[in-house]
Amino acid sequence: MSAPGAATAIVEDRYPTRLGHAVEPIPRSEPVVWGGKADGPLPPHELARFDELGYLVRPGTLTDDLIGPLRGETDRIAVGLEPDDPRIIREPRGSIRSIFEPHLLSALVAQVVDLDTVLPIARQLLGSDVYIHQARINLMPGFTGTGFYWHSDFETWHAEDGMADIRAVSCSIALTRNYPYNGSLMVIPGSHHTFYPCVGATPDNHHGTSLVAQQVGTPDETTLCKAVDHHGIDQFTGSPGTALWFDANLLHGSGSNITPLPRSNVFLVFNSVDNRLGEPFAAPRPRPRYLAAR
Ligand code: 6CS
Ligand code: FE
Repeated sequence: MSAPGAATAIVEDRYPTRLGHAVEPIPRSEPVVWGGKADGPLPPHELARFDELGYLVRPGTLTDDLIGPLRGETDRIAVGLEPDDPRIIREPRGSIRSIFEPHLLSALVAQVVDLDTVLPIARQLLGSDVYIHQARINLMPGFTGTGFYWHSDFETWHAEDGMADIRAVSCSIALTRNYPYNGSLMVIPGSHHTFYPCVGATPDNHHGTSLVAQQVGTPDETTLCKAVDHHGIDQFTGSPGTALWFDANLLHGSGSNITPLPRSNVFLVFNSVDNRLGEPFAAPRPRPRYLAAR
């Protein structure tokens, strides 16, 4: 037994998930917006909107001079990597679905992180300095693109990466136009105020399959019915260069893309430096650094 006051690394788990039985939804205990008006470029009404809905759409985040070159960046990055580099995630038919750590592989993507339309917003929303928890370029081809089933990113980052608090934000910047019909992201506005525990243990090496089709860490259908009855669904549409900022705990997903119109985006996840990762809360071992920086 350790003496009183001894340093024991027991971190309270306020968000139990991936157990063998269902757990009732848990009200979120952290704020959504941590910074104020004086802490960055977002005006109070945008901060209030993000707080309420869990997302914010910001057109003009990228200028045209960056959008064109960024569209070709995945191919350029892939040329410099071994074909079986684990940072490249492929569709079953071989086309690239995601490339992870693009900000460390491409000076152009690193430049995006540092833009005045990006970094100061992350700092303002999280009310602290921030670091990149995960970054990727996502590609969804026309005709054959497949989506992601409903999930909260925080649920995965908590269970598999040891992220204790909901104090991270994602910035997904469109490189192509998002229509309602080409597999664009759907969100359940307001769902970020509740943590929805998911049933089922994390398989070993879950990321080997979850990044193509996530099956563990998704809420059950009854839970999703209730959430959508209550909150509805919003869909992200917008021109290239538009950013969708969304809370780490917002439920979201996407359908498949049978249109000829491909989609791609740069996806950056910022975490507060006050919310660094610990041991996974519900997985056998931590995921690799290219999925969850430490
Ligand atoms: O694994 C991740 O970090 C992200 N990818 C998926 C498919 N679900 C959770 C999270 O969005
Ligand atoms: Fe996600």
